[in-house]
Amino acid sequence: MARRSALVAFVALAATFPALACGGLVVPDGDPAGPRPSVSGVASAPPSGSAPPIVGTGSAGVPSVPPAPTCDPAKCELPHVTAHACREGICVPVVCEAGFQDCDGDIWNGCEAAVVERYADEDGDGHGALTATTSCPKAGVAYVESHDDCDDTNALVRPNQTAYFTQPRADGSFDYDCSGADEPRESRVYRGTCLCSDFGCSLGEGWFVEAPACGAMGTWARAPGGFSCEPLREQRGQACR
Ligand SMILES: [Ca+2]
Ligand SMILES: [Ca+2]
Ligand SMILES: [Ca+2]
Repeated sequence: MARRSALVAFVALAATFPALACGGLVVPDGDPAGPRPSVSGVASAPPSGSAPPIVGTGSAGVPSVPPAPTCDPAKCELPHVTAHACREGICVPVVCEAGFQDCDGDIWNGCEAAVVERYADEDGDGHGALTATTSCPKAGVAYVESHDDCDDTNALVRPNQTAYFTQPRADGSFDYDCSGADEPRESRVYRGTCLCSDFGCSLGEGWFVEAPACGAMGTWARAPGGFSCEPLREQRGQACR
């Protein structure tokens, strides 16, 4: 009686869970991976016959280099240009007509600038360089009529400079006023002269022995003041211009 009851119970259970009858693994109905997210943002397939073009005819898997774009000769008639080059399909002037040059970098107006001589004042001291230039004007550089700056890279060097300097210019000279010579500030030599009165003594100042060269150090005899004729000795550099 007990064996019959157990058999009836198993048949009922198998009817409820069929998988148990195949080894005990329960597999729910539907996709075992569960619900999947919807796909969005994917481009639709191109219509038939509209596949991307294939450039070149190289062998399979090795794309060939596309040919360089050419220039339309009719569009290379640039102003004041006698020869041009074609770069990436654009006409670029390489030879300008005599008397003209390309200064603005705009290829479409060709060699637009007339060649003129002008004096650049690159150091901004108000005096132009000794020699004229015909190159394209530089941004930020003034061009002036004067051309008397003997060093247009140094604003301290200019005509009518009134100061003296103990350091030489880049070329080694001390001609800061563009006079063509190095003029020392002090050439006096100490002679030992001393004049005294009821108000004090006046000593004739100067270099001991001889004046040093421009930029060189020397011993200077300085008036002590009062009623003394004994000079004060001090080391000085000879300044020039
Ligand atoms: Ca200058
Ligand atoms: Ca100068
Ligand atoms: Ca000078």
